[in-house]
Amino acid sequence: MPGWKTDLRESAVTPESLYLRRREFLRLGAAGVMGAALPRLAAAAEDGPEGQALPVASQADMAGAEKPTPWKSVTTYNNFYEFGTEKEDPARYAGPLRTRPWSVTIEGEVKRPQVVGIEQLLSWFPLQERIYRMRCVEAWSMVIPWVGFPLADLVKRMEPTSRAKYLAFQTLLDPQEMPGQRRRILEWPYTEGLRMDEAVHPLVMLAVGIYGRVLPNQNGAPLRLVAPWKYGFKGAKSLVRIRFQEEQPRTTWALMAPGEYGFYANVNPAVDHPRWSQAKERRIGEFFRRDTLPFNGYAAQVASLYAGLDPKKLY
Ligand SMILES: Nc1nc2c(c(=O)[nH]1)N[C@H]1C(S)=C(S)[C@@H](COP(=O)(O)O)O[C@H]1N2
Ligand SMILES: [Mo]
Repeated sequence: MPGWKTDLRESAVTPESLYLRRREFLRLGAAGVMGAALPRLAAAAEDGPEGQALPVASQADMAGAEKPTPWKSVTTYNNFYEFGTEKEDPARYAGPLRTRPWSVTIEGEVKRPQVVGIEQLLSWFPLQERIYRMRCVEAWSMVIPWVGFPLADLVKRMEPTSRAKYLAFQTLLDPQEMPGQRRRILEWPYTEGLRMDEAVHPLVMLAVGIYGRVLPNQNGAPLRLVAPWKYGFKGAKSLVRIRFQEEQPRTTWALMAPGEYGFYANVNPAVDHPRWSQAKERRIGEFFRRDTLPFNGYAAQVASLYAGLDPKKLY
């Protein structure tokens, strides 16, 4: 993606020097204001973060100082059915996906509907690095240092109308680019949704990178959703459309198996998946399973969003 460096510089998101200063910070192993996160990140990234470096304006460790999952695992153990159903398939087959030019259609109940190019979108918001615990419905988990910006910032900028109750997120539909779409494994394009209050929660990000680098294709380049208290399938990848709407969106996995993938798919150890327990999880790279935490450890921040909802529906 030769475009990245110049585009980011042109739009002056954050000077490249900030990223370089951070590298210097890492090299020196200083652990001042930013706590212990950075040296840990450096260690986990040793097996090779690749790709264009991103300018990161601020950093936060939201994973309680847990060790980030190595770059290698984050980029080779993926779910992205547009490139196959095996965990290794996305790393093998997503490489050729063209992520430039790329535009995102923002439509529906907003005062400023528009089609925005990815570079322009990036020029609107400074990039943040946030380390989050992530958990798949299949009971494996990772700790990932994401780079992106809060979805809330985009929502605010688009000026939702009073009828905007939900957001629907859509992945690219292009069977040429995404060979998995040549078969009806799922209803394409992949669609996910959030209620408005979930969408504007400060933990929700639109991610464009991991480990300080441009998002690898298999992780959802150039833009994907990240909601760390929800099961991984909520995190739709390679987004081309965000629709503000009054009705609850019909989502891909819920259409496929309504009994298994609810709209309010919050990580909940007390509510089993119909085919397996959700009480424990395997952290990728670890041998013994860990206890799964309610809301994936983010209950203090998000539990209030679901007050009054039947917890059995929060699967
Ligand atoms: N477009 C699209 N987005 C997707 C998926 C997919 O198959 N297609 N899989 C989801 C699932 S089930 C998970 S667990 C996460 C995995 O993200 P990762 O591979 O970056 O860890 O992506 C989610 N987003
Ligand atoms: Mo998943």
